[in-house]
Amino acid sequence: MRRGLRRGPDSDISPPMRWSPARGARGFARPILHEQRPDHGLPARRRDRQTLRVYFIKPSRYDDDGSVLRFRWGVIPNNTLIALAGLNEAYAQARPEVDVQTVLWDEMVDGLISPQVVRSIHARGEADGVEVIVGLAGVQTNQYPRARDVGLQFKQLGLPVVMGGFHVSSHEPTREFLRSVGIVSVIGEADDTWAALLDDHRRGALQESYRVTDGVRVKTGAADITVPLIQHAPLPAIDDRYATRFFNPTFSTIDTSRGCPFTCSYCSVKNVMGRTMRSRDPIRVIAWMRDAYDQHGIRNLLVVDDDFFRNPEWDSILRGMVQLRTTRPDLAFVIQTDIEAAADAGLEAREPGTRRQQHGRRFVELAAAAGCFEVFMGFESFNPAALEYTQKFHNEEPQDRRKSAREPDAAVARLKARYRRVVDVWHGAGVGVHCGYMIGFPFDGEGCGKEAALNLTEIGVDIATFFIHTPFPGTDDHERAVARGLVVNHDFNDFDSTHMVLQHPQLNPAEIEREYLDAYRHFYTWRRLAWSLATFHRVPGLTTTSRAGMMSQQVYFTYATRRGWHPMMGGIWRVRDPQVRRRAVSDREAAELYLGARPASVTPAAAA
Ligand code: B12
Ligand code: SF4
Repeated sequence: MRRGLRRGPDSDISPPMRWSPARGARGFARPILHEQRPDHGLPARRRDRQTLRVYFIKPSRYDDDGSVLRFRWGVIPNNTLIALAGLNEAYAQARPEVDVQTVLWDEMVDGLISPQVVRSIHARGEADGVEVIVGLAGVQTNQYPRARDVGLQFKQLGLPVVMGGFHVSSHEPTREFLRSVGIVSVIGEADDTWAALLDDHRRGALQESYRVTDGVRVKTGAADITVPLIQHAPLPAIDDRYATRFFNPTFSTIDTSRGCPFTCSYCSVKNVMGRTMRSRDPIRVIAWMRDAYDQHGIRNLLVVDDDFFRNPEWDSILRGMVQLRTTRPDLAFVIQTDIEAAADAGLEAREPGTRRQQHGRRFVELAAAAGCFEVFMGFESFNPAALEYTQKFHNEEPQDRRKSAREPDAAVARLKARYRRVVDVWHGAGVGVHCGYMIGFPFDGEGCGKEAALNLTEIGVDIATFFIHTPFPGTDDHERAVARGLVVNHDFNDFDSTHMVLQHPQLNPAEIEREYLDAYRHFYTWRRLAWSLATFHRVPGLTTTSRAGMMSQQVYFTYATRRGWHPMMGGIWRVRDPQVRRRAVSDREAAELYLGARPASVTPAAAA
């Protein structure tokens, strides 16, 4: 605590302290140091009104030494938080008889939810006469143990706690445990269920779990689920304070569509969001982007859609962005897409091409014209056998799909040529290429990390993110691993794609983890960094914005990976709080520790 501040429920609130957000060229801004607690300055209850104070907390995760990961600045803002803020704002508008306050708290960058913070949130709620609700947001499997520990501490004080996100949506034993300790689960997207949940809370009738009931039926891998239609769903609500917690405070996120038609066996998107693509209304998306630029100073966007090329409205959205850029030329964005758009585009040939080629070419050219400076694609492996194992057939040339085992060497050569073509097509359009790559498939052997890095360098990828193949609950890989008894590490905290939790036919977990680190070391070499800095990332075709983006990411990725952090779970300047440490591994231990009693029907192990 800083000297001179008053003690009380708010005792760890520090005074605001800012560095000015001077905006540099091309939308990159200097970071801001803004040390204000997220719930600073909220008004107390008005005399004539019920007031709901909703804390949406994005839990961090435990590091290997038991500390909680936290950084002075984050790098990628969390989309779930601002999506939920949008739902809360919509609720407030629909129910004018109640005051609704929203607090977004990202543990990774806003500070840890220590026991002292838990107590202060409770005490301050009581002092202000408001009803506090805690929503644990966007909980992924690796964040579940931290989310659970934070949730139980709020439960200890009797506050209502709700948990949502992919882990809760995908893992029934987790939901059973949460039910046993009185934490409400939200299964799937909450765009329609959030209002029902708040209404139930106000009536004192919160249910044990909520799942989507209105919407459309969509296919998953094996069954059908109901998902909400999002055409007119509330859009994310940008929080200016939250933006200051990131190194680039002009960066935000938006999801313009949900779902993915593919069925990759390591991915849970199909089972939570379905295989039928649903898009937001393009006119509303463009209006949101205009407002983000004009009202919140947003210059860079991460469009988080799993596969923007499969968004049925990409053409309208991109055309809207082209239009937007006539008056806001420094609005730039990143997308995720599968490789087929560029693989089919054949831009280099310039012949009229098939309809499929024309479609791919239009996508690439329109994305570039609309300000796309980076595309993220899952290459995952140079080995066709691994792509088949994970059902990522669409990465292969059509003639190799399901057949590449017959002539393995030729199929490998064709795959590499296809990836190279994809990189060249995007570069030719001026867009930097970021690829995802997995280590630890059953076919990977000694030296696979270095080999992957060299292959990716050779085909000209600008940025690579490596992941250890992990069986997330709700995926076919999880089912397969559990059925075959291959899970050797049951601690969900380690399901973060930097730990090997599976038994491997050739290498032990430590060896796979070494291969993973080797991949980073051999891709992000000092030599590569020096070249990128010295030449301003000179890659033929790339625009200035793209070169600036690739160069700054080269610096960050080298820094983060040399510090041992996964770049997508890292930040800048690690901050440690020695008082907050991991104290429980399994659900049972956590319940005993935080609630002091053994709850009914607790699942014994953290992972099943
Ligand atoms: C963008 C993204 C990221 C971004 C930012 C995270 C974010 N949430 O913004 C970055 C790049 C940082 C990232 C990193 C990682 N990610 Co990611 N990411 C995504 C992605 C593509 C989109 C997330 C999103 O915004 N979706 C749209 C919003 C609206 O949906 P939502 O988050 O699910 O929230 C809705 C509901 O779940 C629900 N809900 C969620 N929380 C709550 C809470 C309450 C109280 C309520 C009422 C409702 C509710 O309501 C929301 C609105 O409908 C998802 C895939 C996907 N389709 O969602 C993967 C995904 C979430 N990521 C995944 C993984 C594995 C990771 C990494 C571990 C990978 C890695 N090694 O880097 C890291 C973890 C880093 C970290 N600390 O978060 C997995 C999670 C699987 C799992 N079971 O854990 C997913 C599902 C991708 C996949 N292919 O399987 N990711
Ligand atoms: S990994 Fe990507 S392409 Fe494959 S199913 Fe998941 S979101 Fe779709």
